[in-house]
Amino acid sequence: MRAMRATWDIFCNVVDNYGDIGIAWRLARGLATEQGLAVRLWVDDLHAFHRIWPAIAVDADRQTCEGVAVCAWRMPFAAVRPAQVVIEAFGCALPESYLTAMSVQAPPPVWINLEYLSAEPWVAEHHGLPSPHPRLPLTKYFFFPGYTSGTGGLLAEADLVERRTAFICAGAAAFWRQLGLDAPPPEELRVSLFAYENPALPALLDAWAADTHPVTCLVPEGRVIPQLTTWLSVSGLRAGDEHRRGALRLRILPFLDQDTYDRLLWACGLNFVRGEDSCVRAQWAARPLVWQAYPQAGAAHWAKLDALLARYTAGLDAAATRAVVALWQRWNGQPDTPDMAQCWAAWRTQQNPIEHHARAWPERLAPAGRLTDTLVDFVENKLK
Ligand code: TRH
Repeated sequence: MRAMRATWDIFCNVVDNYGDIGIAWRLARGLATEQGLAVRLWVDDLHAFHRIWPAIAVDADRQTCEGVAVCAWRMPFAAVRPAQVVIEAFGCALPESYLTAMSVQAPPPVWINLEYLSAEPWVAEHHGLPSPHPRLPLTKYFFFPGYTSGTGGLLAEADLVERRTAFICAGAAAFWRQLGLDAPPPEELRVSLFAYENPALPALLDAWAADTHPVTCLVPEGRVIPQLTTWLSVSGLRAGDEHRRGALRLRILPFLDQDTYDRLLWACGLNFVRGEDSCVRAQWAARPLVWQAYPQAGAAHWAKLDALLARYTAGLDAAATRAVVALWQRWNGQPDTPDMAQCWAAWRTQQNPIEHHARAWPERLAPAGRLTDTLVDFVENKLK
């Protein structure tokens, strides 16, 4: 395969949060470690990268990590020979000098814009479309991840299901010890919470505090800490802090490295996730999830939310579907949803079928394909 012999450059501009680098990093290490490709990853914010992958040195211009050449994307941009395959993550706009160098390279690189993931039906129609550059003799292709065949599929390691199964079979006791926690007793629901600031959060915490069974909520340090501080009426919160209110035990975790965060999703009974990457990982975790879509102007994210809900609840019975839809929509601030106490009570009542559905869900994702495979195939076709 020619794509396997080609060199690859991936460009990542960290706009905000951790999704851009989280996805670029999973992609880069997948291509390098599984497919054996020569990958350079250009990142303009090594501090954000260091948060999700602490082995990254924040001040190194160039370093090798997990088989990937990680390069600091600084301006003015270094004069380098472009790779044969160039991936621009999320339309991040390549440096002008690099673009010019691409345009005089023969043959020109295969240039791909990796788009955001959406479950909306139009994705398959747009996947792979070309866009000629207005001035230069270059064509950019839009590559859409997605939930169906005919899209770019989803990021997943080839051995993800086996690793998760082995983790579950071995029991998560050692993992909980590593986080300074005991394994949950059978009656406890253990929840992870990764979210943007959210007006629905206080009512959710109230519902957990009023639950008839213990709920332990684990929160990696991040954007919801000020809201938790207010709800608890405490002066501050940091990793290791723990507070109890009624049935709820709230524990702050340090921000975890990406692999440890994946294991947290595998180990918890319910995961609140946000944005793009953690949402996909929570689906692969085969556990119930509640997704907070990245808020967009004009509430465009509600369409994304409803599109994923429609896919995710297919095959789930009517009462469980209603419970999942109501909780996700309330969490995302959609109007005309029941209040949070009702949403939570309905979810609890339907917990068994929802768990059953979540366990089977990864099999339903498989036909979409793995993004690294579909990408290599796509490039292979363009290099022919
Ligand atoms: O951080 P995010 O909100 O990123 C967002 C979205 O991707 C959104 O679509 C995009 O438009 C915006 O950024 C710019 O959520 P996401 O996508 O889940 O990315 C978080 C990453 O952080 C993911 O790779 C998992 C990782 N992570 C850790 O490594 N450790 C942790 O403790 C936690 C909570 C997350």
